[in-house]
Amino acid sequence: MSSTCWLKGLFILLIILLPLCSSQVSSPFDSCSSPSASEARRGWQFLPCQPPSTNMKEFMQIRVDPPGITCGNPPERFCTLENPYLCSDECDASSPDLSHPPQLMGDRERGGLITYWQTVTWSRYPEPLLANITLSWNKSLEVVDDIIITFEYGRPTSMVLEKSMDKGVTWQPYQYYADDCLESFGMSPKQVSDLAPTNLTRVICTEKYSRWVGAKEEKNVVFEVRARFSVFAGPKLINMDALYTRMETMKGLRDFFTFSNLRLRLLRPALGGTYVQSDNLLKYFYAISNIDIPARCKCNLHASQCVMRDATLQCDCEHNTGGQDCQRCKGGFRSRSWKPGSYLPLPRGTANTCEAPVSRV
Ligand SMILES: *[C@@H]1O[C@H](CO)[C@@H](O)[C@H](O)[C@H]1NC(C)=O
Ligand SMILES: *[C@@H]1O[C@H](CO)[C@@H](O)[C@H](O)[C@H]1NC(C)=O
Ligand SMILES: *[C@@H]1O[C@H](CO)[C@@H](O)[C@H](O)[C@H]1NC(C)=O
Ligand SMILES: [Ca+2]
Repeated sequence: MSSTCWLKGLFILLIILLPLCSSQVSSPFDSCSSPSASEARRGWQFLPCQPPSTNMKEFMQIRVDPPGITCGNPPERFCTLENPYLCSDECDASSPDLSHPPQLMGDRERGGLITYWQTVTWSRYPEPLLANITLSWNKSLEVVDDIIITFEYGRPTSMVLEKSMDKGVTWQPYQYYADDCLESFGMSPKQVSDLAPTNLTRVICTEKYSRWVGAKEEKNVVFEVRARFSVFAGPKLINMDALYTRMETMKGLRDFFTFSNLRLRLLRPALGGTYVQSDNLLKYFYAISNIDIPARCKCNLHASQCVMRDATLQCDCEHNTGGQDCQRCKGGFRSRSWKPGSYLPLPRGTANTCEAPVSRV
């Protein structure tokens, strides 16, 4: 076996072996073909199919801005919000034990040791402490469960999650987060539970993940995917068929869950109270220990596997399709125009296979 083949095999295994949520409802769209049931047409029948979901943090490229935002160069002391006069912790980029580089947002933590990226402290107050984290996959993905960002030492009081669907060319807001939505963004606060089927794709500002509750109490900032799905699929996502139907029929719904890049714009750190104590700025900074992104490769229902090829995720296209997202017919199979597979009619959908012109010999 060649080493690239072996590597490909390894990634297929990785993607198969890492389904993120065991509670994820098993999908009927796991395989792209099945033995034909009909007596008249022996052979194989094509089915719409999609790759399993996985935690895409394993595959993300992380970039942080502005340059110099990561702490430790030069070494810096920091304090905690709960005990601001105990300032013994140090960040030092040159020491493996005391450095906090961006990769620690996506690593696999072992043995209960929490590892995290950390910024410089807010020593330039009242100038805002701003940081952008850009996560890139160079591949269209479809989010299938909640995106969870875990902050150590308190969650920001103001931040925006943005997404790009075109590999970073254009961006749009995905969700706003603030302890005061009106003050930060001029938006009235909403929750996903306020959303109805007609406005499910609305971009909201939520105050649920930004209020001060103590740095150790609640560390997560969530982009709620499960709750949005359940508007159609019901609690516990029992009725996935209803969701699949909406995905096909409701304009913009599938696109809402599709992205190729995500960006977190951190606009104001946790304050541990209502105002900034300017005589102790060493307790204000951002620290992120983990970002979970349960998603699958978008393959237009023409692939059941997604593999790493030339350092890029790539659909393993079937149904005579090709391209990174199976977005076109393979050469020699263009007797009719390309179409994505369809979940409809339920339960098994339509493959919309590309076909070769019938040859008359
Ligand atoms: C973050 O990204 C936005 C949008 O591109 C940009 O306007 C802003 O200046 C960036 N902020 C930092 C701190 O780099
Ligand atoms: C991104 O993906 C495209 C399509 O597969 C590929 O041609 C390109 O080289 C990739 N770019 C990077 C930076 O990996
Ligand atoms: C969505 O629509 C419902 C029902 O029409 C309405 O009550 C709710 O306020 C809307 N939510 C948003 C965020 O606009
Ligand atoms: Ca970590």
